[in-house]
Amino acid sequence: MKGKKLLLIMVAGAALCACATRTSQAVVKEEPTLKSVLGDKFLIGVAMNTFQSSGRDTNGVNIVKKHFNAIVAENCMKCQTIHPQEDRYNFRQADEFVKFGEDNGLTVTGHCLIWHSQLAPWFCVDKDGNNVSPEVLKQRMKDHIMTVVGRYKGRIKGWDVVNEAIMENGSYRNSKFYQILGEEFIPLAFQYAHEADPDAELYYNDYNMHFKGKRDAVVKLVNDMKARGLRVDAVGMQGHVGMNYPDLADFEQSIVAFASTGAKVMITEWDMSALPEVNRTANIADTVAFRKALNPYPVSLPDSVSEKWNKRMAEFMNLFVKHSDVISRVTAWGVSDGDSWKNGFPVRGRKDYALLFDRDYQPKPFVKDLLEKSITK
Ligand code: 9MR
Repeated sequence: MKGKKLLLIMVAGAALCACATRTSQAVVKEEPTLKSVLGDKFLIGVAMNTFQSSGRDTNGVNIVKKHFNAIVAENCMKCQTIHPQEDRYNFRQADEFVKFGEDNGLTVTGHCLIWHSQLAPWFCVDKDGNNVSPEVLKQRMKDHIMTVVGRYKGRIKGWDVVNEAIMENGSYRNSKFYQILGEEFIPLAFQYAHEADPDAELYYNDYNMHFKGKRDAVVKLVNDMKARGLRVDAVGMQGHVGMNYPDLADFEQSIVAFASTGAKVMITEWDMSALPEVNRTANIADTVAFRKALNPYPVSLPDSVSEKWNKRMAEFMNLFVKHSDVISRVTAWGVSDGDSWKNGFPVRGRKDYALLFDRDYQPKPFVKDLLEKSITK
């Protein structure tokens, strides 16, 4: 009898223990992160500067590791940095960046192969500064792309092959590439990139993609390249947006239009300036007032502006989620506000608040909402 009682007590105890463990497992939920909340919708990425990819900015690195599952190099793979002279490449920072991605299991994007800006000065001209012939430029593009893409073959998921080649009205940018090779420089770049790494995804990337002229021209460009059998995996909409532009409806129309080509859409450089657009025709006689107008929030962002900024960022995020069947990646153009190029453009030295994390590395309210909502779901 005594033995039976003891057995009963032991069984009940074990059951209680099991129950308690289950309860505590249910309560101790993992802290939500951007990648845990959005990971089933699209990759959530971030541009890294070299202070971060070298590990020196430990606060920034912690955010990258915790919240993001994809990275892109903000600057270190651009032509002027990686290939400063015809016979000299500089891979140190790019190697470090790619290794950071691998070490942390992140999807790595290369940015960017052919771009009129930050182009090494030698690339399109001869010793006397005259444009090189089409044959020479083709060979230089091929060498550059084969060398850079080839070096990271199998380690980089995809490349921004051509950046910013189309204007808002749909015409081609009058870059040296266009002057020397005409429209053909774009398909050629895609062809070389594919030869260099047949498994790499290839993207066309541009800003102000909500303009109808640019939208139509990019759709045509992608359709034409695909019809020629070239690989185009995605259209990158940079997404440098502002408080008053673009209309979400225009932006959405472009997402749908680009997806109609069969390519995916990526939001590749997302940020939103919280500052008013610069009106250089303002009353510059009053220098102090003008300076204040250019840099209106040098200490912190007023609550009313912050609320508007967060609401609009949430609207964009909702739009991306709505189209997550065609959007394969959303990437913020920098980790925290202090890192953003917007602090230097279009006016040097002003203080902007453009990114998902503030200068103290804290998530902005719309990010917090996103994370908290996932707990109450
Ligand atoms: O954020 C980048 C900034 O640090 C550089 O000074 C600038 C010039 O290389 O480029 C910025 O990034 C650009 C990106 O490479 C292409 N799209 C526009 C981005 C903002 O200018």
